[in-house]
Amino acid sequence: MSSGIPCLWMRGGTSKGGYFLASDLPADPDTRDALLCRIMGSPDPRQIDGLGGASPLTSKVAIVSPSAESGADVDYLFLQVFVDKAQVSHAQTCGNIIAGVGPFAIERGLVKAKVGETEVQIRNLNTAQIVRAVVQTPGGVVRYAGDTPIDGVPGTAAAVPLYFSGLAGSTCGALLPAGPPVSVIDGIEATLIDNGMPAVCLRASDVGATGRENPGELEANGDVRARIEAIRLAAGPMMNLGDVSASSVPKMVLVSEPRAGGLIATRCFIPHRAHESIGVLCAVSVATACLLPEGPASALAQRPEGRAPQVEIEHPSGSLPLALRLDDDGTVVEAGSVRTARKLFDGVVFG
Ligand code: NQM
Repeated sequence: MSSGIPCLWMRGGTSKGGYFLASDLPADPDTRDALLCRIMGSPDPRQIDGLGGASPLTSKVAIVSPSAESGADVDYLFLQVFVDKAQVSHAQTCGNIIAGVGPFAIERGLVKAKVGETEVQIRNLNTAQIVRAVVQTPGGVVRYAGDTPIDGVPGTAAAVPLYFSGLAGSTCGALLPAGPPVSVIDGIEATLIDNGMPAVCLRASDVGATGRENPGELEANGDVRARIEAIRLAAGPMMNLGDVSASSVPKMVLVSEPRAGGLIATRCFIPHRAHESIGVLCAVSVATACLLPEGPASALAQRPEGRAPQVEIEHPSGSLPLALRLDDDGTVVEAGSVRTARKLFDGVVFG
């Protein structure tokens, strides 16, 4: 029996997963992915034989290593371990799991903590962006406890501010890979956008939803799901993503008018399960769609004034705040998001 693989289990934002040093995992991607499936217990809707939590939001992996890139402290590869398929994908990143990467890098000695707070520059290998994370390190030790709440997570924890830039076209090669801000697919207007996460924004009412449903109600609505999936399959090639039938992107976002003072209200499919809240980078893509001159999100948004607006993206568990910075054209060029992370378990896992 193997002596196990060092692993730190952590909540990052509203997601949860295993954080590994790249040097502790097999170098061959196929061998590594088979091991990660065994660790999570995939394929199995319950993931009963592994550590995964039977949801895409709790079946995630961060692989971290020292970075050779100037200006970056560590490299971060995000892997989505599918729950009910023996499949591991690097086609997307995750702005929630990133919240744990800075603390993990400090815990494992890849970054030396300062006294007070420590900035960690993270190169995201999925998208080639640099993300800046600020980790609270009083006395040179990571502090997880704090008084910052985030919607979708009970209680409070130490804030981990994250700053994202250089997002446009991170996966699709262009902010608007289809060209215009509005495409019509199956007779429905959609904005196909990638400002950190490939996303398709549709009016909830155009696919037979209200945009007020909870995730369970949405997942139970076979008609809505079928219409959304047909649009997603058509959008994939238009977004330079090719055949997306087995891919976790693009995410599908039903938008409706905000009801709690936010920029827009959202219900996301990621892409087949309905999100309990919204992904960070998906929220940035949606916020960017809201600021376009036209499109479903733009038409419904309560648009902010100024070049550095603070906006809230409403979702089923509350809202996700973003601090945006816009360029002269009004495009989002930087987004800040406060997340939290919690160290849950540090030990060895058996594959
Ligand atoms: O969009 C879920 C999450 C995510 C992704 C998903 C994310 C992001 O909430 O940045 O964080 O869309 O698969 O963790």
